[in-house]
Amino acid sequence: MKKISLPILEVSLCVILFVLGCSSDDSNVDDHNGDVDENSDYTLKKVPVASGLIQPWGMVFLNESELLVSEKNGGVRHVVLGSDQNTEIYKVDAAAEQGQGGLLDVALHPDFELNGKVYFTYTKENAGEFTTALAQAVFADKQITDFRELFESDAYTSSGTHFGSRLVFDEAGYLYFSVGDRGSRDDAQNASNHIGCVIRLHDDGSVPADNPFVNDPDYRDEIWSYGHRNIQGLALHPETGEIWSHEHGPQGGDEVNVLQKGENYGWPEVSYGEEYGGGTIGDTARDGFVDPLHVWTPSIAPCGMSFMHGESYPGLNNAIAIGALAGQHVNITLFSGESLSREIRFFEGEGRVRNTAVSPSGILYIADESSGEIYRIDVIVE
Ligand SMILES: [Ca+2]
Repeated sequence: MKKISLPILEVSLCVILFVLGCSSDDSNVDDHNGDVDENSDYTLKKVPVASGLIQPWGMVFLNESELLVSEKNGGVRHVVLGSDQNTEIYKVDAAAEQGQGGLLDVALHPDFELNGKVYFTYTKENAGEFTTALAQAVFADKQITDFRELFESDAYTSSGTHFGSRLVFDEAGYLYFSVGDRGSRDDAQNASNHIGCVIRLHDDGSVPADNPFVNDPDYRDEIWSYGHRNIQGLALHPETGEIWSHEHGPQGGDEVNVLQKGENYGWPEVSYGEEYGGGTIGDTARDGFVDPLHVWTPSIAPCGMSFMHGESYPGLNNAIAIGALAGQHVNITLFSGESLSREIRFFEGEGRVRNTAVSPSGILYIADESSGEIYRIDVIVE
């Protein structure tokens, strides 16, 4: 346990406003651009509220001041923000820390207040191969108990890359989680396996009867959407109830998507990215494949995604707040419907931001995996 260093770090940066449409060569993407609000300039500052975390990956609010944080090494921490209370309360022994894999995301059941159920995604090993799995446990009295695997995807490969994974519930209580392409990208186009897909399940791990492929003997019943490269952001839109995602492109071509039942998101047949070192990958758009809402080229390597809500950040209600690993910033992107209206980058070059989370009252927090710290994001009123 480490004490929080106070006073507040003087790390405030001015907002950098990107007028999109000037920065992209993809006409198909520029079509999504909208108006830019030029009256949005204000300054944000990072306030450290927890430290001593080891590669924090997932984080979820228990209430306005307490978090559960998953660490890549399998640790589950109970963190009281702004205090020195930062306790490892559980170790997920089933999580295999391998390459990009380990303990990944954490989420609360929609009826958590009643049943205490929490969910985890993690990398699982079997005979030298690895896949992404889902587990359920119970959190009560600052303890995790009853940890049990609910579902194991069949995305086993020997690769240590592209496990996903994020986990979110929709308004109806269905659970969605992502499985990356596992370094076997052509399999992302094959829905007879779980490679490169989003899985939709009931809270007990069973398959909903209205999943898109339950009547198709060739496709896996658990799949909701496929053709994804590596989704590390999933979030429930607070107004529309849609599940939004983002995914890593290879060299360029990171995407924001809205997940639709049974749809194919293209990878690697359709992509705005290119091969590492150069060379096109398929087409940028094609009939039968869903076009992304937004594309980042060059890649920012997005990780974690939360919808902003409330009045704490003027002009940013319903924006998505995303961490950038390679991009090393906090990316706040606002859409008007499904049209991009603006993108703001904060804290550029200040560390690999692994995750974002918005508190029940609407305050944004970020987890920096480089420093093992969580920061609250405050507005400086000028
Ligand atoms: Ca795509």
